[in-house]
Parts: sequence; structure tokens; C-alpha cells
Amino acid sequence: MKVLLVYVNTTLRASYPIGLTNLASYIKSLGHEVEIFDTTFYQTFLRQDRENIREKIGIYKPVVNPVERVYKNDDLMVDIIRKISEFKPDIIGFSVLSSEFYFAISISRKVKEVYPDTAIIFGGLHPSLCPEETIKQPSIDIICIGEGEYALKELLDRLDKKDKITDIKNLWVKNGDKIYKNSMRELVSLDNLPVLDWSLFSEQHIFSPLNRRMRRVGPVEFSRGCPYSCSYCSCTALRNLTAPQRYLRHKSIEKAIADLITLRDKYNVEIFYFLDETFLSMDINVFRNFAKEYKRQVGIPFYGMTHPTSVTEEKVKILEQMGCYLMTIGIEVGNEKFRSKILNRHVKNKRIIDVFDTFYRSGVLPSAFGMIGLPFETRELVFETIELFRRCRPETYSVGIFKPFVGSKLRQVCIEEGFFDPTDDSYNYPVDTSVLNMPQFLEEEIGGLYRTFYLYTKVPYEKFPLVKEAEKDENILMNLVEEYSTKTD
Ligand code: B12
Ligand code: SF4
Repeated sequence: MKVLLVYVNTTLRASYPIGLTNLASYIKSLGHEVEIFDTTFYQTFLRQDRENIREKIGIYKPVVNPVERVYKNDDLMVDIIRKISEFKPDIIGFSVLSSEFYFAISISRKVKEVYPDTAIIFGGLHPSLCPEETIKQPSIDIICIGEGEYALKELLDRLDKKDKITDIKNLWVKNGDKIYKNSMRELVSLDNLPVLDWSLFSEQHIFSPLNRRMRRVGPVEFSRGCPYSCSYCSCTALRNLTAPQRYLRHKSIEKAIADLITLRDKYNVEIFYFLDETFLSMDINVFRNFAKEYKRQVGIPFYGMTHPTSVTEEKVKILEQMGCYLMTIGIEVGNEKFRSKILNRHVKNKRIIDVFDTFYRSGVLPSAFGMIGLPFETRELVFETIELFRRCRPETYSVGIFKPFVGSKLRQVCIEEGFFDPTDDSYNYPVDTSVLNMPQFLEEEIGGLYRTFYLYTKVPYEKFPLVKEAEKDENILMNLVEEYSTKTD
């Protein structure tokens, strides 16, 4: 069968999307013809460049060896129609996060108009967590809930044999007015998946900025799933889709190492990025063995992210021996009660500080995630977060304004408290403003603190009044960012 997969991405973030690449590689390895239509490099999206905003406020440092991106000036709708007329796919699949939902719909609508007989399937986070909303769209024939590899395989096999397709697990299938809603199937065994095939995408996706340098970065997975249940994340909802199956799974060490060697050599990877939700959430014996083989057979640096409670002194030592370059730790907020009660992250500040100190004693750089603008948060609480960041001194960090993502418990809380009105939700939230309406913490104050967060973590305390002015004054902000980003790097 011929399958066209659409990577719907308006963020301008270049990087091979792990879910869609797995899906495409799997289907291709079974003998189907697969092509990708990628929206990433369309000029249309340049105005939304989130890195520009982050660079302006000091969080993102410009790289010293920029790789020029080649953007397309063409009309995306014209291009996709041309692509379909040339490739003639039997089915078209869209991979969709919530932020891209309406944009994906606008493309599928256009495609359906021109090719009414070609089946369209939507998969990814948003269809998985909002299936009713997705399937009711007239341009969508099928949706995939949860992991797509086995479901798409079965769908293609059945279409090939002209068998009925209405009873395939993980899929909801529209047939006239009727929708067949099937149950969930077993989770994917990661050892059944072929090595990722990045050749399906533009090579531009291999270049990612890391600590001021563009590198050839390979995004990979050793595990899927997460054992935690943070209230702002959709992970718990995803896990519940297939409960009581064990959601957190690892590849076998042999398979993981073999895949990494192939990718390193085939694509000249300089550094791997493990996209595992929490990289260190694995049994210590598995980690010891994986580390030994990684060092012996793969031997290039890597980075990843993990939860602070998954870090131990021994694991950091092992990371160092493996040549780990950087590990990002979720600090999120500075007040431990707030962290535990509102975010459902049960970790003491002392433990977080110890984790950062342990990393600093090793050769592995610690980075951090943080959030502001959370429901019930106040200005004072944000200053506790700033204080903890000052104490932990992450090498780099990413701080975001809280967004009420579908599937997360906090979205529900925001709706119940009247902080967020879900009617006409665009799902595509701006990077630098809050979409909550909270009496105790106004949107403009959240925006001001977001823009100055970097400065508050860097300047001496006596400069705090000036930074406060910078919350509202763009010129002061720019001058301070200029002064402190050169001073501190
Ligand atoms: C690693 C990760 C990242 C990485 C890499 C993302 C990437 N593009 O590869 C980085 C750090 C870059 C990232 C960035 C962002 N992320 Co992120 N990320 C994750 C995380 C932790 C794991 C994703 C993953 O690897 N999943 C494993 C793969 C195999 O699953 P998958 O991608 O969903 O694909 C499977 C199925 O969905 C399905 N499928 C997917 N597409 C299709 C298409 C068809 C046709 C079919 C049939 C099936 C199908 O089959 C796939 C294979 O089984 C998730 C949490 C989670 N557990 O999902 C958050 C998550 C996906 N991210 C999220 C968000 C919000 C973002 C950002 C928008 C954050 C930001 N403000 O910048 C950006 C978006 C960038 C982008 N456009 O890709 C949200 C999404 C919320 C939502 N409702 O959409 C999540 C759920 C976390 C959360 N906050 O709750 N992210
Ligand atoms: S935020 Fe991270 S640790 Fe928490 S549930 Fe989501 S993926 Fe897991």
C-alpha cells in the first residue's frame, strides 16, 4: 500500500519526530511505500519563531556555528495537493499534537475536497485524548488512539486485501453515520520496531542547537512511558488508555545498542538525544549493563531528561562514565508544598539541590525545566522558584508559562476554578503569555516575570528593583539581557 504521512509542525523546531518516524519506519519495513509531507520548513511559520522570543529574554543563546535553514516560499496547500497527485497514496495519515489540531484540520479539509475518496487517518496526542472532537470532523475517516504501529499495520493489511476495517483495535472508523469505536490493543514491544529511518525526512532535521553549537543530533528512545503522574502533563491520561498494561517499557540492551550504532554510522550522529520521558527511571542493573555496552560500542555523547527522584549518586557516576553530556531535571517550581499538592511531584527541595550538586561534582552538566503561571500560583511563589534556580545553578534551562494541555489534571482544575474557558479553545497557546485568567496572578504580571526570569536568576539581589522595571519596560530588559548574558557565559 502507499501511505503518505503528514508531519504537522508549525513550531519551526527542526528534529525528527520520534512517534511519526517510528510509525513510518515500521510500515516501510513491512514493504509498504511511505512518503512524508513535512510542514516544518514553510516560510509561513517564521513569524511564530519561539526561539526568537527565548533569545530575546536570554534563555536561548544564539549558536556560534549557525546552519542555514532552507525555507519554502511555496503555498503549502498547493504543495500537498501536488504531492498527492504525484504519489497517489491509498491513505493519508496526519500526526497531530493539540497545538497543531486546527491547522491539521485545515489541511485535511483541503485534501478531502480535492480527493474525496482517499481515506484520511489522524493519530498522535490530540486524537488519542480528544477522540470525539476529532472523529466528528467531516474530513477525517479514521482516528488512531494511542500507539499506531500495530494498528496501522493491520489497517494496511486489511485495505490491501479489501477486508472490512471497522473492527481494528486502537482505531475508530467512520462508516456513513456510524462510528465504530474499537477497544485498545497491546502496547508495542520496542524490540519489534526497525531502526529509525530518518532518510524519509529532510536532513535539516538533524541539526539542533545545544549549548551554543549546532550539532548533528539523533533523537532516539530507549524506553516509552513514564511512571509518574504530574498533574500538568498528559502522560497519565495516555497511560490510562491502556491500563492495566505496563506503560513504561524498555528496549532490550542488544536491540538498543545495535540501533544506536546503525544510526550513528549511517547519519554521522555527533550526539544522541534520548527522548525517554524519564531516562533514569530504569532498574539499576539494566542501567549498569546498558551503560557498559553504550560506552564500549556506541561511545558518543548524549543527553536526556529525567525526574529528580530517579537520580542517585551511582547513576550520575555511571552517566559520567558513559560520556553523558547533559541531563535535564524537572525542578518546575520552588515551593515544595505547592509542587507536591498542585503539580503532584513529590520531591523535597533538599533532594533537588543534592541532585544538582551531585551533577556538578561529576562531568555531566545539569539543565532544568521550570514553569510559571500555574493555577493558584502567586508572585511570591515564583520568587521561590527563582531562588531555587539560583541555588541549583542549572547550566541551561527551559522555563515555560503553564498551558492547560488536554488530558492533564490541571486543565480540569483550571476549568472548574474558572481560570480557563475551554469554549473555542484554539489549543495553540502563545509561548510568552498565559491563557489563564486568575484573580491572584494577572496575565501581564506572569508575562513580565516570564520575560525577566532569566535575569532574576542571574543578577545580584540589589539589581532586583531594576529587573522589576524591566518586567514592563522592553528597553531596560534588552539592556540587562545583553549585559548579563555576556557576563555569565
Ligand atoms: C519527548 C517529548 C518532546 C520532545 C520531542 C518531541 C518530538 N516532536 O519528537 C521535545 C522536547 C522536543 C518536545 C517538544 C514539545 N512538546 Co513534547 N513531549 C515529549 C514526551 C515526553 C514524549 C513524546 C514521545 O516520545 N512519545 C513516544 C512516541 C512514540 O509517541 P507519539 O509521538 O505520541 O506517537 C505515537 C502515537 O501518538 C501514534 N501516532 C502519532 N502520530 C500518528 C499518526 C498516525 C497517522 C497514526 C495512525 C498514529 C500516530 O503512533 C506513534 C507511535 O506509537 C511527551 C509526553 C508523552 N508521553 O507523549 C511530551 C508531549 C507530547 N509534548 C507536549 C508538548 C506540549 C510539547 C511542546 C509543544 C512544548 C512546547 N511548548 O514547546 C513541544 C512541541 C514540539 C513539536 N512540535 O514536536 C505535550 C503535548 C500535549 C498535547 N496535548 O498536545 C506532551 C504530551 C507533554 C505534556 N505537556 O503533557 N516534546
Ligand atoms: S511531566 Fe515528565 S515525569 Fe511528569 S508525568 Fe509527564 S513525562 Fe512523566
